[in-house]
Amino acid sequence: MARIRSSVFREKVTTADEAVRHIHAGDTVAISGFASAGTPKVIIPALAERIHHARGAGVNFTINLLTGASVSTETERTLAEIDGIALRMPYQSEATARRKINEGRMDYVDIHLSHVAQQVWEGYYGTVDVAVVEVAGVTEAGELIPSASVGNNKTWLDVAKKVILEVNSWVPDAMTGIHDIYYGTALPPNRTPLEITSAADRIGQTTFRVDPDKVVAVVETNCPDSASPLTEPDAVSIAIAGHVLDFFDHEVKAGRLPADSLLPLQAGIGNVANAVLGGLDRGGYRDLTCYSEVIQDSMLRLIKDGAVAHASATSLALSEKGLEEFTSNVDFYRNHITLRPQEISNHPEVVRRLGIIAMNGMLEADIYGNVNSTHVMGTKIMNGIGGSGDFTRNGYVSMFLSPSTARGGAISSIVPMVPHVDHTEHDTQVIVTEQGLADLRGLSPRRRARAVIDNCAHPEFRPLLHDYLARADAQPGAGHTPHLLGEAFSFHQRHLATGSMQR
Ligand code: 0RQ
Repeated sequence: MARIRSSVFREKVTTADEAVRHIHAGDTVAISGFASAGTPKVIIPALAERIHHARGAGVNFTINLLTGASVSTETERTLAEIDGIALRMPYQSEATARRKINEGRMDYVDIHLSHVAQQVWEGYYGTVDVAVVEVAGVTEAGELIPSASVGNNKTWLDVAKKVILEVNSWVPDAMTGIHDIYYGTALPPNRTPLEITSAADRIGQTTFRVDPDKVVAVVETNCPDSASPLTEPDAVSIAIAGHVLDFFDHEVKAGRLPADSLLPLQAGIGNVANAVLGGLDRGGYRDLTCYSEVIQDSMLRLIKDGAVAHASATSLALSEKGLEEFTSNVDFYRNHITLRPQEISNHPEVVRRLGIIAMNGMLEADIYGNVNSTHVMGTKIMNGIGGSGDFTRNGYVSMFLSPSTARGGAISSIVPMVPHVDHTEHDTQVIVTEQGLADLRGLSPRRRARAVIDNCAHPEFRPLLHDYLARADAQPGAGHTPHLLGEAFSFHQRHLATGSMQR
């Protein structure tokens, strides 16, 4: 009980099985967790058991599940496998949950991560019945020390009718103080400016507040966060990273980026992003900052080497090795990392003010620069938009990075028209594949199309794309952005019919 320093909370300590009795069929349950960090460890398995038993007794027990972003793979899978979730929001990345959503057996609402807290406050998701939040400890005064992710936990603790806490003593004590929890957000017309003018600025407090009367159970755990999978960068990721780094050099020479520090970086999750960040030490930068969503392994190395002075995010997303590095050196990293609520880490106002360099992954882009990040063949959800829109729309330079082909070369990630749009041509400024980089800033649609095809498309697909563009352009009245509407999805239709976009 050493981590629970308030007697009021100590009296509420119980088992996970007892705690989940407070969760009922039809409840909206908001849980902590962002990427692999900070997901409750024991309540969800106990809840799955409860749902299983209720089913055995003929009760149709489902919950609506709200989170920060994706939560641990086990959590997503356990609940999806038993059809325990009626509605899921806002981001997932696990195969079973994805299948249930695409089979129409789980409702899924895919929204910008910075919008989640405000939409819940605005009441779009009804009452939040129970919040289940992992914390590192409870102070004497009854405030909560956050764990390895912040996500929407502040909002969940504020809005939920009942709160269940998991106090996880695995979270290093030394993390205390790394968090910046801002209590000044309000709904319009009462909003005030966020006083963040650099990645390291702190505007809040280090702990969460909670009304102790709402806390119905406290469960003690000692469980490590699950690790984020990460493989060594492959040749394609390294090539993409190389083009991005050359682009930074070019922008510095052109006087559009500061030489030593560039501008604050945001990088999506995954191997390409990790390779880009990992390659930054090549550039001799010394005072880089990051204002991003997650901290991946490469960031720890950049901080240790002195290339990155400060990184702001809402969560850690570390591999096994990264977790070991972080937990063994928390005292050092605490001075170089700030973890904030996701409504602040992804806040459009701050992203615009700081001038973020936004780098996100995509499934496909069309020749004009519209980007599909979420729907395979226009219909099947992959993960969700996550924070990509928060950063892209408001960034100083907004980049999308992807291999030029997928599925062994059968799919081109450059297509005539995307069948689902997450980021419009107005938001996309730079597209990068292993083939090269297309800088679309200042270009009209026809020029954009040529740059995207010549610089980014795989050589196998370039003739098909040029042929499409030429014939679209040759039509009488081809317009500002030429298309052959009857053929715009021909790449996708061919893939659905034959398994390949190639002719
Ligand atoms: O499939 O896993 O079955 O092999 O998509 O593709 O190339 O490994 O790229 O891991 O960077 O993911 C858009 C999904 C890219 C990601 C997306 C298939 C491909 C593979 C993964 P397999 P890669 P990545 C802030 C930023 C939205 C959220 C976001 C994403 C799998 O970047 O979810 O940006 N973005 N958040 O084979 C069909 C195509 C395809 C394709 C790739 N055109 N058609 N399948 N694949 N291109 C962080 C957060 O918000 C947490």
